[in-house]
Amino acid sequence: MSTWNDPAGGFLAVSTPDYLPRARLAEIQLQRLRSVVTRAYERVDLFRLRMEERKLTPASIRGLEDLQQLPFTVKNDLRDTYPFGLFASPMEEIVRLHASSGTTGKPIVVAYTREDLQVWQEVIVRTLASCGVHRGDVIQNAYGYGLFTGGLGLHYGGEGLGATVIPISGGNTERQLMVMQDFGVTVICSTPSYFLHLIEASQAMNKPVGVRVGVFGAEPWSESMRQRIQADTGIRAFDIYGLSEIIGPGVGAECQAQAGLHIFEDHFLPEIINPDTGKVLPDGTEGELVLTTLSKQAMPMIRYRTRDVTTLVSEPCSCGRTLRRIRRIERRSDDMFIIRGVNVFPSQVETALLQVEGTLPHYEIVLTRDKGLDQMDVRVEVTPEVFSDKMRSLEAVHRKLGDAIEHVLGIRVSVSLVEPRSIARSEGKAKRVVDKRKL
Ligand code: DLL
Repeated sequence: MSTWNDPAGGFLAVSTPDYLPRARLAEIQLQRLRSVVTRAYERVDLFRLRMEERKLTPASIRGLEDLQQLPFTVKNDLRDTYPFGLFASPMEEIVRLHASSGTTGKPIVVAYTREDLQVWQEVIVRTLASCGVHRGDVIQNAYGYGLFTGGLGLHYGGEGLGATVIPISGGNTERQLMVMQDFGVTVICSTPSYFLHLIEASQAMNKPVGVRVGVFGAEPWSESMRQRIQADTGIRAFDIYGLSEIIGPGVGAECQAQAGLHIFEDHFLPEIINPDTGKVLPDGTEGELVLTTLSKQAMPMIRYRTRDVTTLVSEPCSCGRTLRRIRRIERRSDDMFIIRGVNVFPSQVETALLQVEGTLPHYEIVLTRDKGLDQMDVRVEVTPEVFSDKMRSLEAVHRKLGDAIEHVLGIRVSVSLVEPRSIARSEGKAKRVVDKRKL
């Protein structure tokens, strides 16, 4: 990383692998792929057994296209081998553990060697640089510190870049706003839903959110939400992507073009598959993102099925990076629910809500079952102005929301307007769907 610094001591993004010619990148990828497959085969029972079933050995990987012969890895593999079964390094070489609990079942545990932490720091430095963060910036890191990868991941990357990092973690909104003003914060890192909460509190306390850049990720958010955030606060809001199983944050990030997230392909090899058949789809087609780690030592992942739905974009980007991009991830193949035979993603509801003036993008979807029939109620907060206004405007907003959702989903669902601040705020990832049908 030291070679990326310019003589004046700053970070020189153009000297990173972000700008490598594609042919050179492919050479690095193949060399790393062969080495990671060998490591997984030799050190992890599950990978070796699955390869043997298919009569494959590490020598079967002759070109990058041979990746397609390898078996997938899924989240349940991590659960089944809980806690340490997929580790490829002895415990003496593992210097950090993180865990992610997800919404159901046992947590999954992920491990890092010292070299893995260096790679992680490197990709976060590149992430932040891509979002326009630099030395001299003061970063308020409101991602949760602890087992979650967001806090410590962004932390060391921010320090690696040479910026000033405030490790405030999530929560305690009043203190967040005080620090933001008093410490001259220029960059905020948090989930987009928590940032909305900060904006709202800052308006109530009459303390403007005076930052320049927002580095948002860890949960789906829509383009309309970005527009709303940028218009309300004057900051530039960037999307960053990652998952614990692969490294944490730092898998991909938007650049100044804000037109998709560049994947750090020298460390993570992306594929898009049809989630039903497992077949690899060409660039430009929507499907499930599958990632292979190219340099992870403690826990290599071969063809990990992320369940995140996106499209790989191979057209050149105006920023000059040669790395392919993914479109913003608005949904997971497993957060879909079916109501009256219609497939629904929470992001579709969010898009509809953001089309209507007078609502705040705080919402939750409640699913219930009444006499065997599924019911969906979208609970939406309205702005204090609308709420304190005459009944007429409430009714108008109510009708517009019903229409907007019907337009997007094709079915009429119930909408409840609720008082400002009555839906629980999250300090981390927002929970949008409350499914009471199984209770
Ligand atoms: O959320 C890592 C992270 C931390 C990413 C901070 C960005 C910023 P997990 O807790 O393992 O890791 O959750 C990973 O979150 O598979 C996606 O479904 C979702 N996700 C992460 N980033 C985005 C994003 C971290 N930018 C899971 N847009 C992933 C949409 C995202 N979904």
